[in-house]
Amino acid sequence: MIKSSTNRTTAVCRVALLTALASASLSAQITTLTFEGLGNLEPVLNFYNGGLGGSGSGPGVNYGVSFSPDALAIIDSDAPGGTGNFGGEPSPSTVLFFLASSAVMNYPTGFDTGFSFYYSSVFNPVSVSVYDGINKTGNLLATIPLAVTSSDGGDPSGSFSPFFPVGVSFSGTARSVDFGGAANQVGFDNITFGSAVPTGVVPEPSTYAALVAVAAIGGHQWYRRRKAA
Ligand SMILES: [Ca+2]
Ligand SMILES: [Ca+2]
Ligand SMILES: [Ca+2]
Repeated sequence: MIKSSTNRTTAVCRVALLTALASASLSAQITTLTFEGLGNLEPVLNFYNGGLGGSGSGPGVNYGVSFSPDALAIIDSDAPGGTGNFGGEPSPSTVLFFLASSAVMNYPTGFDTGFSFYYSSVFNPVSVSVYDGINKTGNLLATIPLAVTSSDGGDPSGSFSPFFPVGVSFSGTARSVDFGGAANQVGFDNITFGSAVPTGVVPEPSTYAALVAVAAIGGHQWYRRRKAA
């Protein structure tokens, strides 16, 4: 009787803990920029900041995110109206690229937990840095190295193809991102705030799935013990 009661208490605690962990992982605020709705070679500017892109598109969803003037949307040349030399983008057919050697994205209200995106960089390795102040000021929270990616020839055309997911977890609150060294040589898409895995990635047999499986097993054992008692 005593043993049964102890087991039951342990099992209940375990289930409660797992439920709490699952809830915490799901409550993170995750936002993704797909750049769909912007024109070919249009500056993104305030499209995601309650305003318009440089050619008058938008407004998109107001996430409070703005880009420096050299951050441009570009549409795949395989799609109507596009001139982009890319393929395999996670959200067709518009991606982001930069004409400046250092372009900045500001998110003054801030985001936490992680930052991620898809990219293609077939010639040069570059890096992306995350800061806790706007305009790449304050503390450097994380740097994401971007290795040179392979090219599969496009969808059906495009050298910058496919796009690969990359991301980083960090502590603190981020307010700006520096896309240094990415001038005209890197394409980005599905820029995701609040997660080290960009939206669009099909999860591996995930931590969350494992937690659910363990919780179910624990619950079942507890039910059997309770019934036996
Ligand atoms: Ca495409
Ligand atoms: Ca293409
Ligand atoms: Ca897109």
